[in-house]
Amino acid sequence: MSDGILVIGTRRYSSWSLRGWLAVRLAGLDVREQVIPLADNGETPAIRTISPNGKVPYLEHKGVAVWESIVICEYCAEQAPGLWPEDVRQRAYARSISAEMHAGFRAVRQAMPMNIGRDNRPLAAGTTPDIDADIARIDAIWTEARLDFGKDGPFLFGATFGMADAMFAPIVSRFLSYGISPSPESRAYMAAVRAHPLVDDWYQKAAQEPAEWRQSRFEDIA
Ligand SMILES: N[C@@H](CCC(=O)N[C@@H](CS)C(=O)NCC(=O)O)C(=O)O
Repeated sequence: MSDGILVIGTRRYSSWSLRGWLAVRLAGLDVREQVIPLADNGETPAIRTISPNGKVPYLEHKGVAVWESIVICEYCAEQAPGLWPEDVRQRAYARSISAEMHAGFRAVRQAMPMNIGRDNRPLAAGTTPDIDADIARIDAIWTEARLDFGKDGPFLFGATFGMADAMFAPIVSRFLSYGISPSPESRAYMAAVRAHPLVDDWYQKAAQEPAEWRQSRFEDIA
């Protein structure tokens, strides 16, 4: 018997679910998964009956309830130390950029919703100054982390794909699917995240989801 349950939404679209799922899998928690297809109005009744904030991801582990992706990351890092950097300065940076991700980048998130099935197609209408500002800030974060802390490997803090990488993985997906091309350093980082076995597993499972789960609000973005 498993230690609990992780509830997530449609893998193709649910960027917050991807963050929570990566955290849980990186920590190696033994929880079963329940995938709930997202409703097209963003208010899925089945999620509201399970999760205190009416959203996914939602984790129950050994009787402990955890929601909000950033807190699921913190909980998982308590279970498996090493998913935040050991060095205090790096750890502060990793937590700061993860919180910045959790709270911000609304322009990118709204204009370019995650769609695992969309392949490198820029927005037909182009980007706005708000979107460009978000992209520039994300590019600066990735470039700075890679150059200052990431010398030992391909991820933000080196060889280990950690919590900060989990928080930014859906942004990598967006940049890849909406043809965003940041600095060479960031592009190399994006390739490494996409190639990570857990991220690839998510993509493969997303590709197997029923076509009926698809939604025009995400698929019809020109
Ligand atoms: N701040 C929350 C955001 C979670 C969120 O907005 N999840 C979306 C799916 S990506 C959701 O559950 N929406 C409700 C719905 O679609 O019914 C977190 O970090 O976990």
